[in-house]
Amino acid sequence: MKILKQVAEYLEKGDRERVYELTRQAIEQNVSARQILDEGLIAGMKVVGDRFRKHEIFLPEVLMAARAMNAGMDLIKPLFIKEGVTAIGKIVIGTVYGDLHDLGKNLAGVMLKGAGFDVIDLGNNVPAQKFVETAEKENATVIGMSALLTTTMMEMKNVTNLLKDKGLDKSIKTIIGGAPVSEEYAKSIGADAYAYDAASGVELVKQLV
Ligand code: B1M
Repeated sequence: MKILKQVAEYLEKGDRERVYELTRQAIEQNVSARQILDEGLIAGMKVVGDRFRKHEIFLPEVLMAARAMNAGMDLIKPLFIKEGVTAIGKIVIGTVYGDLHDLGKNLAGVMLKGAGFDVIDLGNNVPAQKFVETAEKENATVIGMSALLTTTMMEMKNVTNLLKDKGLDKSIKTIIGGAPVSEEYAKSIGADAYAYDAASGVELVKQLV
């Protein structure tokens, strides 16, 4: 769809205003939030990631693309979050310590809220203790972690270890997501589930609670 191609193109250019405006127009044209996300925002960010890896663009451009993505996400968020849904479980989410990437985590948060979960979002750069303390204090039954760096994914293990040490690993389940992690990695650190994307994350969390 032409408008979604444009969303992706302007996201690649880091043009926040245009991404916002085009997303608004797409919503007006009744394009679904899922399609805007997958074929517009995420498609554009994938190109940005590839160019960054090949050193064709640098951090400032990536940051501008991230801001443009947030502008579009702000508009589609309400479409994912149904109002007045009774909470079907409480989950604490965050990006692990040392990691500032939060777009995927935010997306997971939006979709979980949309599915009726009570979501406590600790933000990014979250130490293991903070995840566990908050889940305990808030009586949450799931901790959801995101990591985008190979240098920070091992922080997830600190959380699963801490839960084990405190004897909480049966009552508080863990789910992990993010580009460098996998099903095998989840198993290796004793996490209860691995989500390839935010939508499958919701289904898995439903099973965990
Ligand atoms: Co960075 N960065 N970055 N970056 N960045 C990556 C991750 C990288 C792969 C780029 C590359 O080289 N191609 C690379 C990591 C390499 C590695 O570790 N092997 C990298 C690097 C190196 C860095 C810095 C170290 C660069 C530097 O400073 N020299 C630095 C680190 C800063 C830090 O965290 N300490 C850095 C900084 C940044 C910005 C701040 C500029 C910006 C982040 C802005 C922000 O998040 N607010 C940024 C961005 C945008 C990226 C790329 C281009 C895009 C990531 C993204 O947001 N994608 C990324 C390249 C890439 O991933 N292809 C890259 C869109 C997002 C929706 O996808 O987060 O994967 P993602 O989420 C997916 C799934 O993974 C899953 O669902 C989502 C889809 O539905 N998911 C979950 C994720 N979390 C989940 C949690 C769940 C469930 C599902 O439940 C809890």
